Amino acid sequence: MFTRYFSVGRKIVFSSLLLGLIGALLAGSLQLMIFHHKRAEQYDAVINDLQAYLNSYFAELLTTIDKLQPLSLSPCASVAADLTSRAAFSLNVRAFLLVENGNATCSSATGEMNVPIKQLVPQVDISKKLDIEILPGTPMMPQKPAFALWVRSPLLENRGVFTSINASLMPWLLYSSRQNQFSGIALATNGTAISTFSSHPQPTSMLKRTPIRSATVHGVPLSIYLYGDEWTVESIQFSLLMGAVCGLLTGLLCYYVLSVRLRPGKEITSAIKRNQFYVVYQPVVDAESMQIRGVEVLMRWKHPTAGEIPPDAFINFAEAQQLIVPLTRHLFQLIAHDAPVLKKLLPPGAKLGINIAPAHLLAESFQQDLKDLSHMLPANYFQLVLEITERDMLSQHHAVKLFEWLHHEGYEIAIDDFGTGHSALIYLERYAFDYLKIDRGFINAIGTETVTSPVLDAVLTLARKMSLVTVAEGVETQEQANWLRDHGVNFMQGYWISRPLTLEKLLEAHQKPENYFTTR
Ligand code: G
Ligand code: G
Ligand code: MN
Repeated sequence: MFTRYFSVGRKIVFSSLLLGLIGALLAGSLQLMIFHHKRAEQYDAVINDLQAYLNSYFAELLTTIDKLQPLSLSPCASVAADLTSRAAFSLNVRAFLLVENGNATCSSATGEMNVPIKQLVPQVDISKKLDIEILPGTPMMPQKPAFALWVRSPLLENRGVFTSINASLMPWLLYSSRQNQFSGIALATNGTAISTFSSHPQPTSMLKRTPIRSATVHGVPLSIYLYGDEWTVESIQFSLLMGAVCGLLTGLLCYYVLSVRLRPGKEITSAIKRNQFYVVYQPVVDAESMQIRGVEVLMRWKHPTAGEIPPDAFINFAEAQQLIVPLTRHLFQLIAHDAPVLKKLLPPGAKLGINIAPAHLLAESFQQDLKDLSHMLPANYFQLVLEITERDMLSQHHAVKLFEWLHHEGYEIAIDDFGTGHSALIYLERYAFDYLKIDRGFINAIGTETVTSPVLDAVLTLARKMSLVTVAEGVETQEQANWLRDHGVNFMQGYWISRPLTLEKLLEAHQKPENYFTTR
């Protein structure tokens, strides 16, 4: 689980980017949907208004025309005035023509006449009950498009009323078309359309675009088309901006939350607070008597989800996060807490081997931390042994002074995992160590590779010559123990003697003296 912490920064950045992107997409598309919905509502409102307007316009006109139908029974001269005033009071009507047997006989504009309607408006089909056509112009207004509306009399045979209507798309239409950013409006019938795109009627097929809304007028075969964009550049731009801003905010927020809440090392600090660390003690026995002479203190982490995390992992991690000092202080607290019980289990002068990380050795607080530990322990009972590995050994000057101070204060120093580091021998000469803890790799080799284990033999001889006390680590078999004893090792530690034990287990072992590391 720890490898992930080393790329935690990158992970946070990645997650923030991802969330930011999702935020941007969500906000952007939401904004776009809102725009789209609003526009759709506007379009609906406009097409409905147009339809309602034209419905009522034509309904009124058809009512007027119905009233005009009987006028064709009377001579034009007697009805012309009535016809003219009707035309004047009908909005947008240019002229009403009374038609009899296919001939226009009377006009609201010009009075009596006799012209075949086919000649006037060839497009209009007077065999139909009702027909409407779009004309480019009428005789009196040749440049202004008009609707030609034919309504056959429902009662009188071969008679009807022809109406020409201004088709200049009433100012209202133009107004709404400008107001609302629609691209246009068209009214179409029988394949011809007038639209806001052109001042002349066009074939419907020339209105290239497809309308976004359409409707038909009640009572007349007239279609209304509304043109516009589903999406406008502005709404897309605004949505993009909105997305970018929201995405940025989401990303930043995410980064902030993740880096504050999951800041590397928080695990260690919170594990200290939640008391997830505990210690185990591995007995160290005298090689001759097999009597317990001390313990090595080893830290454990019981993680609520990851389970037991080995110290190799979290010690390195804590060092990398600059948390080794608080962690070791916590360890000291745990030891101090156990000390009264340890005192009962261990003989006076028992050695407490404590592993010290190089980073802690270098820390300014190191000496004070040690003093604090000493004060917390029962006075003059335990002998503290600081176990230091060869790797990352301190600068010579600092180390010599520190070691002097440690010895002066009564601490002892062990070189841990001896033989695994580099330049091990030079350290032996340079620094005043009290113990040499021989790495379990050498002990393993006993009885397997060679019968004699010459390297180990040489190390032990060297240690004796330098008056160093030796501790063999990782003793797993009786054969190894015998060999070590025969070769003058002072202390032994390992599974064959005892695994690292919790305080309770150590207590249990003590209460069954036949198992208490002395009978082997
Ligand atoms: O028993 P174990 O697997 O715990 O030991 C693994 C390694 O972790 C050993 O090399 C030991 O030195 C180291 N270790 C265990 N406890 C501590 C501790 O409290 N502090 C430091 N610095 N190292 C420890
Ligand atoms: O600090 P140091 O590296 O000495 O820590 C001792 C480590 O060795 C601990 O992880 C401890 O659990 C482990 N250990 C102790 N005794 C034995 C043993 O007999 N065999 C093996 N393989 N490991 C051991
Ligand atoms: Mn150790």
